[in-house]
Amino acid sequence: QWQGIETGIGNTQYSGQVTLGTAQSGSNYTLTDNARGGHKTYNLNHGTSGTGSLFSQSSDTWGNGSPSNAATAGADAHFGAAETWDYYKEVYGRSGIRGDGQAAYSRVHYGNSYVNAFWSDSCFCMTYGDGSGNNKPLTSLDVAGHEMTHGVTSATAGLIYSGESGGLNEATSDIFGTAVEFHADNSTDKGDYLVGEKIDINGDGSPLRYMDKPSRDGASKDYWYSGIGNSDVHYSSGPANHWFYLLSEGSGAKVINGVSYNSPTSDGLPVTGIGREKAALIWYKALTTKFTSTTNYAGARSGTLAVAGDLYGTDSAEYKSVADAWAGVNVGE
Ligand code: ASN
Ligand code: ZN
Repeated sequence: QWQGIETGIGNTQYSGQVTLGTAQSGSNYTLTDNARGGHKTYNLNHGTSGTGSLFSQSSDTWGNGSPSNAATAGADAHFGAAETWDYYKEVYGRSGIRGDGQAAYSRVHYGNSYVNAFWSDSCFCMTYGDGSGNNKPLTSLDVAGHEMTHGVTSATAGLIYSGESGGLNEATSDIFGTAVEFHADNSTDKGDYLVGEKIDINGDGSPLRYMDKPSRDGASKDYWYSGIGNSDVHYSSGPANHWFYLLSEGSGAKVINGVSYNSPTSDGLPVTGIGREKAALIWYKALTTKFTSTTNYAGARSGTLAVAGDLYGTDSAEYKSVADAWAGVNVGE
């Protein structure tokens, strides 16, 4: 039921003070974003099934920046859903995860000390744990973009979540999670090529993953090799994440928004970056028009080259950089 579009204020844990799409219901406000398909955010209050309760309160100011306030995670999740919606809508003209104008919904405070977040196609919903003692709630912007992108992948290429296609599925989520974070242009959570740097999942301040040199996490692969499909999908994603970094920013050392990167290539040859927007557009078009459920690394190479040829021509600098970046992660002809 349509309840109008209100603009609330969120005091988030990770993104500072933000505006939130809310709706009025009687004398209360709810986390219902009618400007973005009616996306709702629910409080599971430590449950693990159903929707718990829709965030509802008499004030339209949500959370206080601290995880001890239950609405803080609600504000972060609601903001992450809005920024993910806006990214796909503004950059690709895609309305919602399935492109049908329909919102998903978010659930926060899942279970107890749950150190993960996940997308589910069956509920068409997004769920966040609170983290445990030595890490934090999972509700950061790049995690929101990562997880909801699993829904986009599922609705498009349908990359099977194992083997090389599984690594490409995971990389797609890291690529667009990163792109969402940059596109949000939030002064508290600036864009970076790190995944999950805000949630301190390792308890030592390090991010979950690095795109410039994926092996910095101690497990991800920098370069493709025969048999990489036997690795966990969060590690076989490495070469595609690395390809995206190389194509966006080029090889070698660079500082972006105060973060230092140093991206090597497997062949020792340089790659010239074409910028993040073009790199993401090439991946998006490949995902939505070239990839299938069984696309592997060789198929990702040919699909992205085909897209770059269509967009920029096969004699273009962009086409050459796409090829060079694949060569740089050991994916050849
Ligand atoms: N957070 C994890 C991910 O999106 C959940 C999972 O294991 N699929 O990769
Ligand atoms: Zn994932």
